[in-house]
Amino acid sequence: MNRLGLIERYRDRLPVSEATPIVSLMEGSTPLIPVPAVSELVERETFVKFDGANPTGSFKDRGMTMAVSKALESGAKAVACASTGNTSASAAAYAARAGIACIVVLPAGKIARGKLAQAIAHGATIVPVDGNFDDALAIVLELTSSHDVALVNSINPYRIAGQQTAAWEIVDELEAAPAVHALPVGNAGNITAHWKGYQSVGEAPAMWGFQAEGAAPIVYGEIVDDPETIATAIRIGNPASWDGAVSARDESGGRIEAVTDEEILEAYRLLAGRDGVFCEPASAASVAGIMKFSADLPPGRVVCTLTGHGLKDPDTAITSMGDLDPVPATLSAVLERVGL
Ligand code: AN7
Repeated sequence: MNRLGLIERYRDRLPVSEATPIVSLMEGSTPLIPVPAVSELVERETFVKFDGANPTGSFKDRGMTMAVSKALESGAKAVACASTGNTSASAAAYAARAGIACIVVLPAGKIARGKLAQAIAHGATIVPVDGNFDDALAIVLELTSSHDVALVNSINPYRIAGQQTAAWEIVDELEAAPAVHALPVGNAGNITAHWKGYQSVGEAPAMWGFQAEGAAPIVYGEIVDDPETIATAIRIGNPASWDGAVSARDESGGRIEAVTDEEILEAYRLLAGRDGVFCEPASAASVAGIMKFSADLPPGRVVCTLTGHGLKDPDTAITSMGDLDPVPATLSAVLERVGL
């Protein structure tokens, strides 16, 4: 059996020991997929790191295998997180696997349905609150500091340690870093982790981060009180790893910019419709960003992280791409609809 979970694959570089009970769902080692349609548009050889191929369908599994393993090592009986959806799905799955409880606090009505289904299926205790992600995180920070429950948001350093592995996998596969690595930015843990990962192996791609225009605190340099975007995963107004993102940008000679919901949806449709890769809207912000700023791309390869699978958010796919009005159940009506 060749397949290893990421802790086993990179055990020598991660803060684990023989005493750490490894909780793994065989995460990591996700495909780096060439995307010809995007490459042609931006005039650079472009790949997507499809982290939607992780076991719960998002990059969060990279950090969660570490965070839950370390929580178990420390004797925790429960974990908790605030989430825009994917963290809760991942935490719920790894907690189920570890045999411990999982509490998730979510902004009510703003979680894509696939993610909510996962948290329910894995048996998490789910608490929707009438507030946004930032409100939920403040509650969970207080809850975990006053109770015997381990925090598994990306403020937990083991989450960042695990998420570095994406950068290592890319360097292993391309035998060098790309010139530019682009990714969506919400709470900013992932851009922080990638930069740390690249630096630890002596690589320094320009880190390009993209926020949704209605939720772009790092771009504007101030907290956004009422973040709003179709990309609910990154609907965050006060990122926990704000400083990490700014360091990644400045130390790498990169940039953090805003993309509109329309630009996100255009990249989302292009990826699915032309390159055959279905990601969730937040993930498409990375590709929207390199399309928007393609004139500034340096020579060399580009890698965009696709952080979550398109199936996470079926409603956005159907409402933004579908034409599902029924026709009469006759061949002639079907032929007319398909234009034959
Ligand atoms: C698909 O699940 O914050 O900048 O609570 O689900 O590291 O926060 C999700 C974030 C990008 C942003 N793409 O990553 C959560 C949560 C997808 C995401 C991000 C998220 P960070």
